[in-house]
Amino acid sequence: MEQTFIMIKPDGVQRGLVGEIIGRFEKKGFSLKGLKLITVDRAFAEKHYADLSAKPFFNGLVEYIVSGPVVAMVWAGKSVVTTGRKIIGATNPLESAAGTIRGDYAIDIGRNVIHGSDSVESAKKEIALWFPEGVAEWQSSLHSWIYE
Ligand code: DAT
Ligand code: MG
Repeated sequence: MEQTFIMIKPDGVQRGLVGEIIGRFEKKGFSLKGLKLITVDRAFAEKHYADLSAKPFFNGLVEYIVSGPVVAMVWAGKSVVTTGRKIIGATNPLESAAGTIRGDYAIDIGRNVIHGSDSVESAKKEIALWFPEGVAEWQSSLHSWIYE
């Protein structure tokens, strides 16, 4: 099954949105494979966002990610990368549809609550970076009620 890396950013943790966000992925039918609360350092955040290192907002983005604990997760399911991005909503919360996480809970692009991998390839890289210890192997007993 496809896997994606989802991270609740420091603002999402501080604002008490962890349960709500996890609930949205659970209720959709996706399976939680890895979960940890972790505060990362600058070098780690820079590695995670390496593709954006030339952007003018890079420094502020890194400062934001290291500013407090984040909830790092791996979720699995059919098309979870693309569907996860739909659940999250557009990068700029003022353009995210209502009903998405960013559309419902954020205003500024630099405080957009949550990260989700943008492709299967980047999901693999991000999962390897955040979960070098590996993730859980299990299948929900509800599998046949979610997939035909
Ligand atoms: P996404 O998080 O939707 O995948 P991204 O990978 O392009 O978006 O950028 C990573 C994060 O960087 C994004 O969640 C918020 C921040 N960011 C992106 N574009 C920005 C901009 N123009 N100004 C300020 N922050 C920005
Ligand atoms: Mg991205």
